Amino acid sequence: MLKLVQEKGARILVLVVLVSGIISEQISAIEEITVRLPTGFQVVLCLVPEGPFLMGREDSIADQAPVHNVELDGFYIDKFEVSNAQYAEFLAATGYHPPHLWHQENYNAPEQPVLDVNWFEMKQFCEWAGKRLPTEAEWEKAARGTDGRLNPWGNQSLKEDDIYRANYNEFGDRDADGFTFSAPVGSFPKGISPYGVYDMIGNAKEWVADWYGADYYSQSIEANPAGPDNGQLKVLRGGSWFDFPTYAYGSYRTALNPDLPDGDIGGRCVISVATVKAGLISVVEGTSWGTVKQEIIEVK
Ligand SMILES: [Ca+2]
Ligand SMILES: [Ca+2]
Repeated sequence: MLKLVQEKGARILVLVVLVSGIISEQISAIEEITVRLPTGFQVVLCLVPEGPFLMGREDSIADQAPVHNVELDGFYIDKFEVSNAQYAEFLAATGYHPPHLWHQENYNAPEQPVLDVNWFEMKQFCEWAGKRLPTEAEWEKAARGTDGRLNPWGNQSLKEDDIYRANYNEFGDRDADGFTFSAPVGSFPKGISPYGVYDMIGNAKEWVADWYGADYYSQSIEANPAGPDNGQLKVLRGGSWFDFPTYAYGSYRTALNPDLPDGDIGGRCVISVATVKAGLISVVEGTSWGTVKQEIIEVK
């Protein structure tokens, strides 16, 4: 059943999609809110409830160990990577310079993720939108849930038989998953996290707030860790459309100078539950199963 919700003054319409059977069971625990950018553009976020989760991985690269228990306050995270459509609102409102890839046709469709942004630009975007960059711990919980699973969907790999769960690079065969470059955000419903978040693996590699510390997991504080106090590099998570599976799984960490953009780097934003409860952001009434993807937006 489709129910059309039209918000006065809103620039897009959000469909509330009630689906049946297996899919409805899968998403029944997912809680979402819809907020507006300052320009009115609506964006959906998924709730990651407060509580503990298992962060890190023992049997991988040293900077991912040890597995340790982390307690986080509740937050909402963008259901999708920041799209070019969203970023265009930011550019128009602020006069910021567009990224270098902005005019390249393989990357600049409205529903593709914004790419080639440095850490400062993504941080500025999130703050303009009334949100903030996720901490590395928030990003990892949103991607892997509470049970230490390897990837958002479980422990299976990116590809199983003919099912692809992310947009990545199958060891040189970039288009095996259907996309040679970046994919429209939300193109891999079989790759969603336990909280309903899309594309945490692959597509755009995502900036998070923290400085990179190779040994930070061995000394991380248990409640709401925010990374080392200072550093040279900012953390990137999730791998990208350009990355081999070696660099695209739930606990993989990498980092880059925050001044440097790259053609496979974008991000997404979060809002603390406390910020929403304090009424500090414009929340559209009601929970919806909306999306910024144009193809499921329908005007009657
Ligand atoms: Ca691909
Ligand atoms: Ca991603």
